[in-house]
Amino acid sequence: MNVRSLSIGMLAAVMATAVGGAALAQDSVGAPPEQTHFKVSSYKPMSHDAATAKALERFNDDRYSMFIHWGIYAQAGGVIRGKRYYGASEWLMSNSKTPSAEYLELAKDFNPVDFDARAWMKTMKAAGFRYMVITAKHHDGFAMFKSAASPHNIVDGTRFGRDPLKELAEAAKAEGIGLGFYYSQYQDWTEPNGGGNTWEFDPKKADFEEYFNRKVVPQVTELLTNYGPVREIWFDTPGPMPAEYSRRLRDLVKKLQPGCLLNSRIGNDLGDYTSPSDSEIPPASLVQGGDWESVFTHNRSWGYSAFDNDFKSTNTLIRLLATSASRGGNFMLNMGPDGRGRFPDGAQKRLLAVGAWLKVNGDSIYGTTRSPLPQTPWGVATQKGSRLYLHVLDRPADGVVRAPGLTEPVTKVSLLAGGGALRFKQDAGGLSVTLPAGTAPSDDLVVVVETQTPVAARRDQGIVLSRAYGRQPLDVADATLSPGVKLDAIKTQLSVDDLRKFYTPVGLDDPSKSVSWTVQVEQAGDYHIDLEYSATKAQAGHEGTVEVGDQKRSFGVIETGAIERRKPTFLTFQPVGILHFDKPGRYQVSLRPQASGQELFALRTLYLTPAN
Ligand code: JFZ
Repeated sequence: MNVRSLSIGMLAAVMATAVGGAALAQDSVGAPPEQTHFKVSSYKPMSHDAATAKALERFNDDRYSMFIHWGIYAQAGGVIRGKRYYGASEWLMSNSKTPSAEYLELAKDFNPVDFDARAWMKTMKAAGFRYMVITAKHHDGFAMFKSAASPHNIVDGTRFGRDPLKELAEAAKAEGIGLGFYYSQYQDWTEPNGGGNTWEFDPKKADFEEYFNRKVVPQVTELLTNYGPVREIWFDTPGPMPAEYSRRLRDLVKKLQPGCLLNSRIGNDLGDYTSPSDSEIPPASLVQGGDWESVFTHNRSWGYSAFDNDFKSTNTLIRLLATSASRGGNFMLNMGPDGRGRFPDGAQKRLLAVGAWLKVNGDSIYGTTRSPLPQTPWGVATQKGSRLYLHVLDRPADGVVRAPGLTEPVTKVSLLAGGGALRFKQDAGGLSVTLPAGTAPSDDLVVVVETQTPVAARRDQGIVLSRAYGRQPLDVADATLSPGVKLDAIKTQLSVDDLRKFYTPVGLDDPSKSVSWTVQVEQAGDYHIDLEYSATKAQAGHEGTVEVGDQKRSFGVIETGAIERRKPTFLTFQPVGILHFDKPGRYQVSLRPQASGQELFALRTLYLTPAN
């Protein structure tokens, strides 16, 4: 499975579109309801104060963390009044338009007697997580900790009567796992003055300032005062919250714990690091050395869902982790414990399998920096000083893994999992490593390349194309765009609970404008071209060309349908023709419209597949 196609988000967040009310002419994530194109997030380095910079160093060393969505919604498990709600179970109250008083009844039955903080921490430790972030308060407003600011908290509002965050803070300290809290600062559906509950309260009458002062400020203060050192506060869905509130939250957190990190969902560009969209690893070319943390959930819901057992395989999880690390970011994997406080078995066994892989291969993840290499068909790389780790996620048909252009003298090549030195060849063209015959197929075979001097960055030397693989993607996000063409992100609904994000060029409306990729062709030969795009009725019949040198292959655009928010975008996969590469080396592949005045289409990817 390709990491690029993993984009499991959820319906709920984009569905939660407010109707009427000027302040709410945006959804929970802060976008107007009909918006389909979004600004591309920045992954550039920022400047930080000393305490934040120090905390970010540890953050980047950690690389792998656990996200936990746990609240009274776990008691319902996605079912209310006998009806199942697919997708994100923590959105049950909103999806079912349940009034506060009825929803809060769930608290009466919530009694997670199997909750065992020490056992959770032992599992996390065995799974290889370095820190964890748990929902202290999600959009339903119910606090999972003792709070003087609201009676809707687990200690005062359930017969369970214990404070799980207190127990987790102690157990985390004992096991050496970092502690972080998720806090929904804007949406609070059981508060008339909070954001998001449009089925019960009138947003025009909401006094957000009152809510913010009475609940948010005191609760964030409690979280940063009563539980020891907190690694990060993970704010979420700022919606239309004015900058003043993000600023006040930031100042409050930094005053109480200067080393506590803030994610970008604090809103208004006031975070310390970037949270990409849910279930997104930023494209390699967008990452420019800034700090970020991807969040994915293990199945299709963040909170516990009684009928969702679609857990990502161990192999997929390792790919996501290695890919995040190779782009210099963290991977935070979510799981929703059930109403008794247990991790679902389907999640637990796969987390432990990733942990077993990390026991052997952890050196290639923890404490690494992003790959110095361009896109390669066999997988991704990470780096630690003069050690380069090649994560062979897909085995080459000829058993040879190549790193073109790697010219720093290599002293040794071996498998991280052990065994003798591997055979390698190094010349002006780069490094080739022969994988040992008969190695059992594994999730991610890590090859360690030791060099005399650290391998220097050569990310822009071109996407490597190899005949030892099938279809190889040239994504728009990794292209060079000519002047007048800009990159946009499109968020669209792939299925009921699958929010998909892809990048597309905007302004491709004249033959002088183009999208182009540098490729490094390993062996001479023919390659088939296919285009993956979406096009409206008005775009049908437009013509474009794909060019390499004086080879020009033209194509006509077909209609796939308009891109609409809350609906799947259909992307066609259209064959175009064959390109021939005479000899190994570097080439420029470009795509441009043939006529001016009209946007060609919404392109996602150009694929090249070896042809015979
Ligand atoms: C939010 C929450 O609404 C959801 O319940 C969960 O906690 C998740 C981690 O975060 O949902 C979002 C937030 C942002 C985007 C999508 C869903 N986004 O930027 O595309």
